[in-house]
Amino acid sequence: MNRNDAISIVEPHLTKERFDHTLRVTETAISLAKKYGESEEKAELASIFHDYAKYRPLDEMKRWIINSNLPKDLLLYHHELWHGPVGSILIEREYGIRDESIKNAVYYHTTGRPHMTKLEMIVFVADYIEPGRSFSGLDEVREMSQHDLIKTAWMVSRNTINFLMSKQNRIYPDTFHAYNDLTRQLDGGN
Ligand code: DGI
Ligand code: FE
Ligand code: FE
Repeated sequence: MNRNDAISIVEPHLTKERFDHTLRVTETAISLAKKYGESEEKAELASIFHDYAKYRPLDEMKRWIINSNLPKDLLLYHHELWHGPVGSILIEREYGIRDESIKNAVYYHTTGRPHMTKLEMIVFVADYIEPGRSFSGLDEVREMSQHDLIKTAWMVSRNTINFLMSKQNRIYPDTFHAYNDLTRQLDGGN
């Protein structure tokens, strides 16, 4: 699927703000793919679709989780966590995107997971650092994204967990597992 087809599919499913965010994530991910030697086409497609399911009705997302092989524990956590996993299913069923590497980059873009691929880290990071975002501590993360993808993904994971803990939110296990795995990699794999 080419860029224009993907964009025209996704646009009607998103608000104007979310669509503009998606375009900025896409440009950011393509530039990270260039820098870190990942396929620019995959980074582009995964980014265009990463928030595809963001505005699906909650009861529809719930049905997908119950009736597919997605982990049921998602239902015990905030519904913000559902659009990645559900999106990865919908893009295959509705548009025939079967490439597991792209589906996984969509699936894990919110939480991360252990042993993230380069493509998964690129979408995870691009979603966080795209130029429209203004989280505190973001300058440091953007600067690191020019040097070290793993360290950058680690910072995104750490900042997200800090933010969620400061709000007394529950944290999904994949979110913690991503942080632990990235920390282990920074420690030299031990
Ligand atoms: O869809 P976006 O807004 O572009 O960004 P996103 O998919 O990365 O994140 C959606 C929200 O999910 C964001 O506010 C952070 C939050 N989040 C990430 N990990 C967890 C989480 N929320 C909870 N409750 N638990 C998590 O583990
Ligand atoms: Fe998202
Ligand atoms: Fe996003």
